[in-house]
Amino acid sequence: MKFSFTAITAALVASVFSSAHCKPTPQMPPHEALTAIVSLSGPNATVSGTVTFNQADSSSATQIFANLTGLTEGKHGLHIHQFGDLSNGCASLGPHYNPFNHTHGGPEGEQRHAGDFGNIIANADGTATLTLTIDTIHLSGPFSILGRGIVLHSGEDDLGLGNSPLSNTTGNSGERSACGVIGYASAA
Ligand SMILES: *[C@@H]1O[C@H](CO)[C@@H](O)[C@H](O)[C@H]1NC(C)=O
Ligand SMILES: *[C@@H]1O[C@H](CO)[C@@H](O)[C@H](O)[C@H]1NC(C)=O
Ligand SMILES: *[C@@H]1O[C@H](CO)[C@@H](O)[C@H](O)[C@H]1NC(C)=O
Ligand SMILES: *[C@@H]1O[C@H](CO)[C@@H](O)[C@H](O)[C@H]1NC(C)=O
Ligand SMILES: [Cu+2]
Repeated sequence: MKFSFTAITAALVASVFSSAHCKPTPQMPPHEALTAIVSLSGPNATVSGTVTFNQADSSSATQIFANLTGLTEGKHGLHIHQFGDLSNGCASLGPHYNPFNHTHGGPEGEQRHAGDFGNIIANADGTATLTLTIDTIHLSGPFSILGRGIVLHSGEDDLGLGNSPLSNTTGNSGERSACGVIGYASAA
């Protein structure tokens, strides 16, 4: 009796340990609609605005809406960067957020970083909006973008198709004109 109790306990302990060691890849925790926002500012003091993110549930693509002012007319690269660290301004946001070690691309590129939004195009009056729906942007789970950075660049993103040695990492889109850290927003 005592022996079999011990044997059962040992078997249970073993099964708990082995399942703990063979955990499947974590699934996205299910969630209701989530909303996130980032306000962009400096070092180019003329640039300001917001980027908002809406994900209806954990299995939906995320809708992105950028609304900026104070830009020079034309195309500007816009990306999610790896860190949410503004201690050294936009520089400490680090490189592009790239959880799958891809090369840089446009929003529809075969190879692209998770937060490659391509270009936002400013009118002559400096205003610019961009609407995108992207299924690699998550607002929860291991690949959540909450707490990461957004950078607006001074120049055009070549979408990884240029000849510059920077094409495959940054799209050669120039200086960091404005940036911010993505945080939770109150649901609209
Ligand atoms: C964009 O932002 C400006 C303020 O800078 C605001 O007046 C305008 O309504 C916004 N546009 C949209 C579509 O939200
Ligand atoms: C990422 O990909 C590059 C090639 O594009 C490769 O040289 C590098 O070793 C990879 N890094 C990791 C951590 O897989
Ligand atoms: C900052 O904005 C001004 C006015 O739009 C522009 O002339 C200048 O080139 C910008 N600089 C950078 C680094 O984006
Ligand atoms: C970018 O990478 C692709 C393949 O990943 C390569 O064909 C291309 O030559 C690279 N571009 C540059 C400018 O290095
Ligand atoms: Cu960038």
